Amino acid sequence: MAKTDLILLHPPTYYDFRKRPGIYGPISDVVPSTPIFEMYPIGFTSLSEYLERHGLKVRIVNVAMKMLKDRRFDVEKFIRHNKPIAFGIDLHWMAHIHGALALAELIKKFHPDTPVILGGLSATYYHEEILRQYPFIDFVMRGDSTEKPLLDLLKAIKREKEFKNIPNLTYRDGGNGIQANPITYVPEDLNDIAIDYRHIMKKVVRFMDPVGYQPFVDWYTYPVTAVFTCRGCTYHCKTCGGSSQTFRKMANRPKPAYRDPVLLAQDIFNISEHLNAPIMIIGDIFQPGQEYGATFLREMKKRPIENHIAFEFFLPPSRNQLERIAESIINFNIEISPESHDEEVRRAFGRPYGNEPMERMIADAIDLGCKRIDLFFMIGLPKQTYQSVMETVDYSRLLLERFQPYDKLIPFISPLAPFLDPGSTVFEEPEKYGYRLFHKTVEEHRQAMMSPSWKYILNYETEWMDRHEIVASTYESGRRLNRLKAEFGLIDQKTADAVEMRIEKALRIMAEIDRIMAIPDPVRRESELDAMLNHPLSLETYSMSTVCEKKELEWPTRFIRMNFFRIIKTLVARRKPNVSNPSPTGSS
Ligand code: B12
Ligand code: SF4
Repeated sequence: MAKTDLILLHPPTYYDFRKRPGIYGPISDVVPSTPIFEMYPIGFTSLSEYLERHGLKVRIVNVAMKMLKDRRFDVEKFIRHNKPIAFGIDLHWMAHIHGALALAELIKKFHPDTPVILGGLSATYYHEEILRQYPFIDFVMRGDSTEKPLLDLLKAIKREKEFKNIPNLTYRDGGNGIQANPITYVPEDLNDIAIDYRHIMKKVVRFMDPVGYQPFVDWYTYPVTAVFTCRGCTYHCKTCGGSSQTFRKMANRPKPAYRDPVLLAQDIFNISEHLNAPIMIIGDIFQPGQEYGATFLREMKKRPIENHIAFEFFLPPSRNQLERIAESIINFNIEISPESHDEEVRRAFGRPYGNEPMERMIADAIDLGCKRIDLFFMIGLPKQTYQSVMETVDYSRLLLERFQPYDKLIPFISPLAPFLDPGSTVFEEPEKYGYRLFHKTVEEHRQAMMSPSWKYILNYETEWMDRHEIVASTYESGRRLNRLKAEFGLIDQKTADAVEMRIEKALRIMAEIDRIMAIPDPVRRESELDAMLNHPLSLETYSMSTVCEKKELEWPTRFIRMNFFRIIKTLVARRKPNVSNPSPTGSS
């Protein structure tokens, strides 16, 4: 087999989590991942497909997943035995800073001449600082769309070693200087790339590595997938590192790039042929305008499919929009993030709608047969106090009472954690928005990830809640919401009791960590922390599904989740990728 050109590695958040896991708290309770954030960026899929289509050999290895699944998985040995032309590591989410740097350092230890490339939103934000501080990283590929520039870079690495004309690239110039080429590769649409799960299936077989390609721990029992409408956003939520302003400043993106709605529908059909599981549409289909949503729904109506489709809305959709969805999709579900019940807090965060339109949307959606509605509330917002967080739970009760016969309205609450997003408006001017930042630099964030609990990892507190109150209000609101869900029959009593018990345990251990952290003698402090945290089950016991069960997030899935016949057919067939211009054809 020809030498692999690129191995893309997804790191764990904290590299040493198997030796001494901290108490990460409910930071991942409302996403499918564990607190190790083992989900790799969906862009790995489009990078791999694009590079292979252009003749390169690419492998994805979810190192975080391998470490989680097998406590004895030897990362050093794995890296030592694999020597591609280059390694790529994602630093998309800042939470991976410790793991990403640790992997890069290991690569250089075993393969000093193999280039290490970092990419993703956080790497984009910190590109110069990363190259200045960490000699084991050679390149940062910036921007939200790196398929083509990465192809250029890999070709340059293989041939002329001339980097000055590669768009979006930051690199060392051979002396001590760092060159940041301008971000000029900013595609206006997403029609030349493909998030193609058929491509991934082929790779799993080629490398015989189902774990290396697995997106999150329970994926093979709950194979939920996502399709993307866009990169970028038209909204400007104040703490979001993916807002319109952040994308403009950081990724030179003046407006979002959308995927053609016909290609988007085809992405869904491709998944549906192989998997009988839910599909999440990332990005509001009405964000690009009415016509986009209408075209997409017209396409969907042509081929009715039974998979549950989850729609994410940035604004409550009108009755008319919901009617169009209901007549096109058999099983439709809704996700919306009001963030707080308090309209003032919501407005300060950047969401421009009141409770009345949201409640009207809930009533309409139920009336039109929506299978499930998830409401996401958040803790750590501008103007939000401890009391306000508790009132969000009270508001959830009002909603559950009002829509009582419908037992599929599900509220969730979780903290803005572990980090306020780098590059977000609040991160850039914390004082102006009532925030205090504890960690700003890359190294400060890396160090923070080694802290014993998420209270010390948090990189911010607000004028309205200090770190202690953010933590306390998270567990207390989680406890109250859990009881509410049991009372209204959204979860069974056994699940509620298990969550309640985990919250109790987490609170006790958090208090114990606070006591140890106050010990002035650093040697004694460290040895007490070691004794407490060095327990093989502490990750599962204190940081997973603390304020709600992962199962609560799951949309219905058919009993047989995979269409094995179709999957085998796909594995042997040569298929064109679902892009507007499918040539040149590659090996998959
Ligand atoms: C969809 C989404 C998700 C999905 C994940 C889908 C996925 N697997 O990628 C879900 C809902 C699961 C999710 C979870 C989380 N998310 Co999120 N998410 C988003 C959202 C809305 C869109 C992301 C997006 O558009 N990606 C498309 C493009 C930009 O990325 P991409 O295609 O994956 O990758 C391209 C580039 O980034 C780059 N690239 C990426 N990696 C690499 C590596 C190399 C080597 C190279 C060269 C290039 C490269 O090239 C790729 C292809 O061109 C953004 C907000 C926004 N508007 O951007 C937030 C956002 C990215 N998420 C964010 C956060 C904080 C999280 C969580 C940590 C939240 C939490 N506490 O649970 C978790 C982490 C989960 C995990 N990793 O396990 C922050 C990140 C801020 C930061 N800088 O750290 C953002 C910016 C905003 C927000 N607060 O939600 N998220
Ligand atoms: S949080 Fe707001 S700004 Fe960020 S991606 Fe969602 S809608 Fe856009």
